[in-house]
Amino acid sequence: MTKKLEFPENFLWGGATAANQVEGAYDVDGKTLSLMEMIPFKEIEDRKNTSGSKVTKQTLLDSIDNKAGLHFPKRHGIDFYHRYKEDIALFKEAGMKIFRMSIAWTRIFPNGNDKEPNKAGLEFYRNVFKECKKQGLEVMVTINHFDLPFWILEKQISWQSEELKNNYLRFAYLVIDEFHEYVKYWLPFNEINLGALIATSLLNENKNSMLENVLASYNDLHVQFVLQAKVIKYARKYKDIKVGCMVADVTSYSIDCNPENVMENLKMDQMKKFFYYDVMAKGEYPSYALRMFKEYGVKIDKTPEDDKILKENPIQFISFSYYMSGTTTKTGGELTEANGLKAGKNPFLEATEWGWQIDPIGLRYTLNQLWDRYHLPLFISENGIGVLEKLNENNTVDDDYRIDYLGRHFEQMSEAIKDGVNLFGYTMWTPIDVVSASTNEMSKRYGLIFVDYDDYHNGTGNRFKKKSYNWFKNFLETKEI
Ligand code: P53
Repeated sequence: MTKKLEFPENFLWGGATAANQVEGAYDVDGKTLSLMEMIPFKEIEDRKNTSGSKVTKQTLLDSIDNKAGLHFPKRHGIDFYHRYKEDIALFKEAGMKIFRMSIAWTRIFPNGNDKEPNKAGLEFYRNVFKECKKQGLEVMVTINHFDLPFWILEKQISWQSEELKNNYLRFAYLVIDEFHEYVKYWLPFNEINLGALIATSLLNENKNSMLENVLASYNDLHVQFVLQAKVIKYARKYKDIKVGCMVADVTSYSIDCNPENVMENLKMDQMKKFFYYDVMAKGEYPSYALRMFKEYGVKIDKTPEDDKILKENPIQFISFSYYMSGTTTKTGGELTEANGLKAGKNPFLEATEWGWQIDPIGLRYTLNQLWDRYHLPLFISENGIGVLEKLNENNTVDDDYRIDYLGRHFEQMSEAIKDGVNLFGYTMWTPIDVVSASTNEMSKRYGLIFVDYDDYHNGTGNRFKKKSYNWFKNFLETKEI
């Protein structure tokens, strides 16, 4: 039985990627390494517990001369750098209206303090944007998608150093000036609730527990909040562009109706989710966060000038990634993997091989929560399912589970729109297989399009449509699931 869903005519359907997971060509045309390209591939022993593979600063430094001969998947990606025309044509053919991608900082300012931006880097992105325009695709750009430049290691600096802040702003302002005609939607940071934490954890050797890392990362995060607000302020000079946030949504339910657990879940919602949106949308630190900081001895190094910038420059739309949901208990119950985030298990939900609990209704719940609280236009900038897949004898993949996953999420989005939520677009993670952000696997595949590379970058790199590609194309024409 098919069901017809309702979506506004101008709804922006599309796909999302990130430079360090697709481009490859890591040393071509003047590019230097980003930290993500310095993390070696490690065979995964237990997919339900991937947080064991700890990367240290030494791992990153060792990757420069790579005496151990290790493989670095993000240096190769899926060679989007050379094959972007073919890929964009496939997105267009599927009926997509928007493409979300990121710009590699290390292509534009390879050494950070370069006198001039790297022309070849700018030209590459200009060509990609021109191609999108030619194919009728809007573009959403993430200015920084986890890929910090290698020179922050050499210089031993973090987000709190003036040098990194100034370099980021120079990079952000430049790409906005260069590309505002092509790019209507801008996200200064990918998953801002994780980006600062990832940077702090990579660069901070002394902290070992997740809690210690989180507490240590709030000052880096504060810097990102302020930098983002400055980007919003700067971008106002171009009337047609919009700057939004990107948060990894961590939807969580109380495990039961025990008030102790319900209260614990409220705290979880506050600190793991609303805190970020509250600062970025309302322009000030919420009272529950101030209490938590006091109790844990966190001191945010902020100036009255920072407060003013945050207050005067709220985000213009909200974007978030949504893959799964978790549960909370006060005493701590059974946990499931979620890229190291460790969410509580939910007996009503099925999980993927990586322990991500599939929850379409949680998406409607989240959309309603965010709309009610902020009344800002919403955009789902990532959503999808990673699965181990192989091409079959017909050179395709019969990925009915992905069709099911997407269809059930679309159904809940349509319900949320009926609830009155202002949801204006959706970019799937991913239209095409890419290297995994967390595990570096090529074999954790999210795409509608299969890419013939394995975890060691063996293969032709050729693209093949999966069953879900044709299903999605048909969905965009008929809105039927
Ligand atoms: P991979 C944590 C939790 C949810 C999503 O993830 C996350 C993370 C951070 O690791 O990341 C986003 O490839 C991220 C993408 C990433 C995608 O989710 O680890 O923005 O770059 O590829 C899926 O399975």
